[in-house]
This record gives sequence, C-alpha cells and structure tokens, in this order.
Amino acid sequence: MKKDKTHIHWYPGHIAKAERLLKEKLNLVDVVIEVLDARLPMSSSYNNIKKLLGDKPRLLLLNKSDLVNPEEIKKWVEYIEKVSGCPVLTIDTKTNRNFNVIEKLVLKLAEPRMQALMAKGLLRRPARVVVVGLPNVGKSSIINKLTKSSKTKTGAKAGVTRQQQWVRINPNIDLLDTPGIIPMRQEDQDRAQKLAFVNSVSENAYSPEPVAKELLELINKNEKYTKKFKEYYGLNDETKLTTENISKSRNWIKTGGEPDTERTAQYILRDFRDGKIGKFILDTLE
Ligand SMILES: Nc1nc2c(ncn2[C@@H]2O[C@H](COP(=O)(O)OP(=O)(O)OP(=O)(O)O)[C@@H](O)[C@H]2O)c(=O)[nH]1
Ligand SMILES: [Mg+2]
Repeated sequence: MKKDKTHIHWYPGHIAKAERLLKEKLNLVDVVIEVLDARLPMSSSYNNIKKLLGDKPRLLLLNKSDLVNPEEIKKWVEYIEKVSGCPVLTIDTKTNRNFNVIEKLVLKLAEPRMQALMAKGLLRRPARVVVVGLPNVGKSSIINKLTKSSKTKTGAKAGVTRQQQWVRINPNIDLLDTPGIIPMRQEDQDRAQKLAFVNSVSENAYSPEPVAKELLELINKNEKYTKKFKEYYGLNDETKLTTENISKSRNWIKTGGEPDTERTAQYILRDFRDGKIGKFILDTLE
C-alpha cells in the first residue's frame, strides 16, 4: 500500500507579504522577542531571523510550557541558549511565571544600544521591543499580559511609513502592540507537519486525517509517548496505536460499521493540542 503523504499547502504570495511586514517591524525596535512553542523548540523557530536581525539582540520565549515536561524542556533551554547565544525563558500565559524576568532581560539586551545613542549625544529613551513568532504560538496572549497593567498608548512614532501603535509597558520599555508574524516556508514538509500538529498552520492548508496519522507515526517512535496515547484512548499494550484502533476503542464508527477515521483524526488533533493526552515535546534533542 502506498504511504499516505501529507501535503501542506502554502501560498508564496502570502509569504512574501508576511516577510515584508515582519521586516518593517523588526526595523523599528532595539530588541526582538521571538516566541516559540515549547512542544516544538526547534521546529517553531525562524531560520531566517539571524539574517533579518543582523546583530540586533533577541530574547527567546518557549511559550505553552504548561504542555511540556519541565525536566525535558530544561535541557532544550540549555541547548538553545548555547546554539543561539540568546537568553531563553520558559513561560506560559496562564501564569505569571518569568514575566518579570522578560522585562529585565529586555532592558539588559537593549542597554548597549541605549549607550550607543547617548554616545551620539541623544537622550536616553525607552527601549523599543516587538514580539514575533509563527501563527498560534501565543504572541497576542503574551502582548496582552505584558500590557495589562499599563494601557498607555504612546502613539505612532515619527518617520515610520506604516502607522504603528506602541504601548509603554514600564517607564523604560515601549512595546509594539501588534506582533510580527513569521512566515512559514514551503521547503520542509517534516517541519510543516509538526507545525500542523500544534495548530500553527492554517487548517485550510491540509486535511486532518493524514496529519493525525503522521502525528501517531511520530508518537510511535517514542515508547513513553506511545504509552500515554494508549492509556488515554484505552488501547492495550499489544494493540498498535493507529487511527483505526482509536476509532474502534472509542466506538467512533460510521453507519455500516466502518471506523470513522476522519472524525477520530479531528479528535486526536484536538486532544493533543489541548494537552489532554499528556505532555509532549515533538522535536528530538541529539
Ligand atoms: N496551553 C496554553 N495555551 C496557550 C498559551 N498561550 C496561548 N495559548 C493558546 O494558544 C492559542 C493562540 O494564542 P494567541 O495568543 O492567539 O497566539 P498568536 O501567536 O497571537 O496567534 P496568531 O495571532 O494566530 O498568530 C490560544 O488558543 C491561546 O489560548 C499557553 O501558555 N499555554
Ligand atoms: Mg495574535
């Protein structure tokens, strides 16, 4: 039988536009906060960011850390700090954990640029920062949390083609109040699939059945993760973890007795994304 291939479809026109908008935002700030999904510490990062940023400082946030194992993500934090040379924090937007550290790190990262301004005879001003990341990683939730206590819009800055709204989140930091969306590129289907698992790809770009199947294939490579899925869906050790077997176990059957694999696929993706099955990191650390 031919293996089901997931085809995630991208729209090159959208990518070009997204890249242009992202670049405009990056040009406006002193520090960039890049948000990653903790379940995909590697696959949710942006390959091209170093090129776009040059030597502009960057803070990395592994968001949705409530959906991963704290010990496992710690190893990722160390690894990413080492390879990127950027500070990395784990956060989730349901708690305040590490949110005060975000502001401290932004100030620290911005300081050399502030010093450079003052060396040119300019006055110190608040550091400017933007939140960027792939779709659905939690950018808006983070911006909302950062701006919650202070809703002072500081207005558009002069010399900017597009009108941008800034919010003063503390006396020393201005945050751009709309995030920069990182465009996804076509070339890497493996990565596209992983992003579809965590709902970072528009649902119009794929059908759930092959994507759920690929998720189970990935899970089947990890014994511990397979066990969690089997426990959740009531499969015994001997039963293979497949969409069909989950359909049967849950009695998601079509009239006529066939397993309703399409409905099952939707449930699997939803349960996984909501963290109901357990905590999973889908990238592998060598
Ligand atoms: N479990 C969990 N869910 C989160 C967390 N942060 C955000 N979410 C959820 O993730 C989804 C996307 O969050 P948003 O803040 O809208 O993400 P975004 O990056 O602004 O998404 P786009 O605007 O579509 O690019 C929402 O359903 C949030 O409730 C988190 O820390 N943990
Ligand atoms: Mg948003």
